[in-house]
Amino acid sequence: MNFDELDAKMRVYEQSIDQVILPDMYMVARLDGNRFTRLTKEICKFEAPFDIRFRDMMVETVKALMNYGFRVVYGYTESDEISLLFHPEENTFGRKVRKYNSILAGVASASFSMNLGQQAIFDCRMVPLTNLRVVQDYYRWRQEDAHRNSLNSHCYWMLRKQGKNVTEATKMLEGQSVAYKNEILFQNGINYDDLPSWQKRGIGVYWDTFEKKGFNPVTGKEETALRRMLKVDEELPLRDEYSEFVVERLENSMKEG
Ligand SMILES: Nc1nc2c(ncn2[C@@H]2O[C@H](COP(=O)(O)OP(=O)(O)O)[C@@H](O)[C@H]2O)c(=O)[nH]1
Ligand SMILES: [Mg+2]
Repeated sequence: MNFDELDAKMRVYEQSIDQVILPDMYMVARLDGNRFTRLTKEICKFEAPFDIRFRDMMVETVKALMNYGFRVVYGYTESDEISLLFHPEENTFGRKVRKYNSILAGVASASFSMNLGQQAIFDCRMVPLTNLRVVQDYYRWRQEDAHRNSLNSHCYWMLRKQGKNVTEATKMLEGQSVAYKNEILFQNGINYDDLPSWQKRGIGVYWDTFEKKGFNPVTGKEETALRRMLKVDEELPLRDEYSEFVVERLENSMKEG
């Protein structure tokens, strides 16, 4: 078998499980920190339930992903996860799933690790979404997840800080209602409504255009140019308003091309 024959033969194996995301499908990538329970509690001892250093590293990771070269129009982060929404015309690598999964996981892992100063690993899954309604539901789902997690972890860590062990604290919260959890926090001096919005709703990152004045040495005049910058939003809207907000991010980026 000559090289060309061997090459043709082996390519079939290499490509046998290649998948692409079909045209007209919206694409979201969800990245999740791998073994971050161990990283945040044993290796680094971040403040629980929420640590602003951890939050800032997650935001920096979202920015690194959005600046890497793919057309990401909206990034969202809560806990150790990130959801990226792509421009509908994103077409890098012919929309091959393995390329996005591996490169995005690599970018996130490298960025977070460099900021942290030690190894941190992310996984990535591409999620094809059939229409705008499902894109809205996707982001509402993740925001609802942030909300539930934050209520649970505020309760859990309040109990732990009072001296309850893992089993006791877990048992006390098992099967309890949202009202009950709000109430025990309140009785212990924490008004859940007053906690920072980013802990309850997550954080959005998106492109913002602004005018920048500068001197043009060729024309010898002051000129204004439009610049694109990533904006970090720690006060996201909720429910229906959030759904509309996500669609606006998509529409704004489509206006810009
Ligand atoms: N201490 C601390 N832990 C956090 C923070 N944000 C997320 N985590 C933890 O990150 C983990 C994320 O959950 P999950 O992905 O299910 O766990 P994993 O499989 O171990 O990565 C949970 O254990 C969270 O408590 C934070 O700000 N501080
Ligand atoms: Mg994780």
